[in-house]
Amino acid sequence: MKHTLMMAAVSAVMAMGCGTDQMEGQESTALEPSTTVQGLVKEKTHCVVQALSVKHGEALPTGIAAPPASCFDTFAEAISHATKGAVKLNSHVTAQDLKEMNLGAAGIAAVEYDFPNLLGATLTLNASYTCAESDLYVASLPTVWDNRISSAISYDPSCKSFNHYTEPNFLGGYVNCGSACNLGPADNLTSSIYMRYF
Ligand SMILES: [Ca+2]
Repeated sequence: MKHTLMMAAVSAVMAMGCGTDQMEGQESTALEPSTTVQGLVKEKTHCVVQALSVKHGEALPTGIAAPPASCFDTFAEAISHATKGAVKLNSHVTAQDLKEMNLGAAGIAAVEYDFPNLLGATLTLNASYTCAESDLYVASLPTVWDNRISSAISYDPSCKSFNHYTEPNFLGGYVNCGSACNLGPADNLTSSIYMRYF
């Protein structure tokens, strides 16, 4: 929540065309979905987290602590980190471009976005397996990404389910995001994610 407020404040300052930070901390609900994150240099806004895996049919573990997130200034840096340098993106790449790049094969299961329509800050889900091999999960999102996801896209077509739960450890309500979605009723509520082969 703190992060979102900061972005609102910076956006407001940029819109005013002044460089002061007197808007810092002022609450705003006027964020447009298209609000750019470019120019936000105070906080690294593109994060990568490792999704864990569980064999098909095995029970999900409980009580898993939130994994650490590695965060970067740009999406390209995050993707480079997530793919161990195998995928280099230019700064104009879009979610659709990524869809055509077979990112799943490069170890990227999905990308979560702060805003609807695959816009804004990102959380990339790294995975060592595909859903065809093992189900994937993040049992508890890193604090900076808890209750923040507004849209998401899967890059692993072998995941038939892409469930976003409103509580950690796959509790509460959930939305199956399919191949891509806006979270809609679960907007800014996701606390755990489960990508399943079935
Ligand atoms: Ca959001």
